[in-house]
Amino acid sequence: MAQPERPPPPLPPGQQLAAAHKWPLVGERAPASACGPQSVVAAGLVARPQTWSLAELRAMPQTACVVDVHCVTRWSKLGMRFSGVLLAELVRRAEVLPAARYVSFEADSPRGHSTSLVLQDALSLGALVALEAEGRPLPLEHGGPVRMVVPGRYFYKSLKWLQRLNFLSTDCLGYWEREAGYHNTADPWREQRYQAAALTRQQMAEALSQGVLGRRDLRGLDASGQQLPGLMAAGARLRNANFARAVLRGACFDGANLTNASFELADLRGASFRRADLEGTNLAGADLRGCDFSAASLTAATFCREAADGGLAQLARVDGSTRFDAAVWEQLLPAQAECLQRLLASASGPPGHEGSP
Ligand SMILES: Nc1nc2c(c(=O)[nH]1)N[C@H]1C(S)=C(S)[C@@H](COP(=O)(O)O)O[C@H]1N2
Ligand SMILES: [Mo]
Repeated sequence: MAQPERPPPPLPPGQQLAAAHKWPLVGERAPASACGPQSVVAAGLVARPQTWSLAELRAMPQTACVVDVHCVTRWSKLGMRFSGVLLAELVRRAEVLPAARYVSFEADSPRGHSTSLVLQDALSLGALVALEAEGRPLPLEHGGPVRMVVPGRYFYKSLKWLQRLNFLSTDCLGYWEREAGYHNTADPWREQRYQAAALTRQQMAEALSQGVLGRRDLRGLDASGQQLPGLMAAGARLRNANFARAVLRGACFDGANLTNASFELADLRGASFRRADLEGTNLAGADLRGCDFSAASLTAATFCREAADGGLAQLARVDGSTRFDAAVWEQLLPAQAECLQRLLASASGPPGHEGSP
C-alpha cells in the first residue's frame, strides 16, 4: 500500500530554506588558534573542574541527533545530523553544583566569542557538544573540531570552537546578545530575534531629524513611511530597523549593518548599499532602480514574497543600473535567486550588473 506523502515540516515564522547542498557560514570564520580548541574545560560552579582532550571526548558515549538549524538571519536547514557528547554527560562528570543556574559557552576565537543559556533549558533541549556533522568531523570554519549545537534555539546559541563551559549563578550575556541586541532566549517559534529596540520613539525621531545617522545602536529604529531622501546612514547600526514604504532616494547605507531590516515597498532609487550587511533584509516590492549593492552581504535577503501557492509576489523593481556582484548568486536562497534572476532578465536599460548565474 502506498504511504501517504508526509507534509513538509513547518518552518518557524520568517524563516526560509537554504539550498539543500549549502551550509551558510555566519559570524567568525576561523578560530583563534590554527587548529581550533584541542580540549574543553569545565569551570565555575563545579565540584570537579575538568579538562577533557578531544580524544577523551571521543571516548565518551556519543549521541547522534537530527537538528533543525534556524539562523536569526532567516535561513533554515532542516534535519542536519550532528553527533558528540551531550552537555548533560559533561555536567554529570564535572559534578556541577546546584547553585549553577546558567552555562556560558566560551570560544577559542579572535574576539573571545561567547553565548549563554539557562542551564536547565540547555539540558532539556538536549544541548550537544558536537564533534561531527553529517557523519564527518566538523569542518574548521563551522566550529571544528568541537562546537555547541543547541536544538530549538536560533543558531547563535550554538557556539563554534568551544573551549570552556563556565557554570554560573548569574548570567553572563554573550557576544551577539550584548553587541547586537540579540534576544537572550532566542526561541525561533516565538521569533525572539532581538531584545526591545535600543532607543525610545523620541530618541528615534531625533536621530532621524538630523538626516545623518551616527555609530550608536539604532537597532529596531522605526522609520516606516517617512520621507528621508538623501539620508546619510553610512556605517550605521540598523539591525531590525523598519524602513517599510519610506522614501530614501539617493540615501547612503555604505557599510551599514541592516541585518533583518525591512525596506518593503520603500523608494530606494539611486541608494547605495556598498559593503552593507543585508543578511535577512527584506527588499520585497522596493524600488531598487540605480541602487548599488557592490560587495554587500545578501545571504537570505529577500526581493519578493513567496505566495501561498508557491508563486512569487510583490517583486522588487530593478533596472540595468542596479548593481550586484556575481557573489550574490552564492548568497541568495533558492526562491530569491530565482526572483532576482527574473528581475534582472526583464530589466531594461544599459547593463550595470556584473553577475549572471
Ligand atoms: N565562536 C563563534 N560562534 C558562533 C558565531 C561566531 O561568530 N563565533 N556565530 C553564531 C551564529 S550567529 C550562527 S548563525 C552560527 C553559524 O554557524 P555556521 O557558520 O557553522 O553556520 O554560529 C554561531 N556561533
Ligand atoms: Mo546567526
